[in-house]
Amino acid sequence: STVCSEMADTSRFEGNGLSFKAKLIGVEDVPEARGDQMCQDALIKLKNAVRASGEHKQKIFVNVTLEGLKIVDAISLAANQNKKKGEPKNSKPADENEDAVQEPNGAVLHSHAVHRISFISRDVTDNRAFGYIFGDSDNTHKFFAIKTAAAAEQLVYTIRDLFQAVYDMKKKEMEEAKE
Ligand code: I3P
Repeated sequence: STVCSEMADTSRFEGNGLSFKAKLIGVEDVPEARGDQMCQDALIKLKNAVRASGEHKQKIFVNVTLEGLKIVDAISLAANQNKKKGEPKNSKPADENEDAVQEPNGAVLHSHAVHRISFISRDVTDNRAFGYIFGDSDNTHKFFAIKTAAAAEQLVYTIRDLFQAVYDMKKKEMEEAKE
């Protein structure tokens, strides 16, 4: 039917889904469930806080599946990579080595179901940054600011595709229930 041919492809979100290398800029309570300016302000505030602290941002993977988004801790596998190449590339510790192979180590720091994500916002000042708003069960809203290793739009478009896929699945379920 036409409905089926228009449906988004869900297969890439099944199983382990897709993982994007990134860093967590920070998390901030926001008053509303949506708003571009509010998100931009929160992003700038969080970036300034990172700069002021002088700390490195936490390395993560953003995992995208039909369940939603998971922020997964990243572990450095520099030792393994160096072993393969025969000699260490540099003497930095593994988690300071930008060339280190990063892999999700399984520690899920945050898990956000699709239906609780109310807004996604790109950073107009930085093509490698974006954020989204997660609505908690107690009616609070949290803004998660993320710096991606590659262009943020890849992840932003993937999340939008996921939302479309989940919406299509729900719609199909409801239509089938009516029959
Ligand atoms: C940045 C610097 C930051 C790093 C940032 C780099 O390079 O190394 O420390 O952030 O990574 O771009 P530069 O000094 O040349 O501007 P973290 O320490 O938080 O990892 P990013 O681009 O992934 O934010």
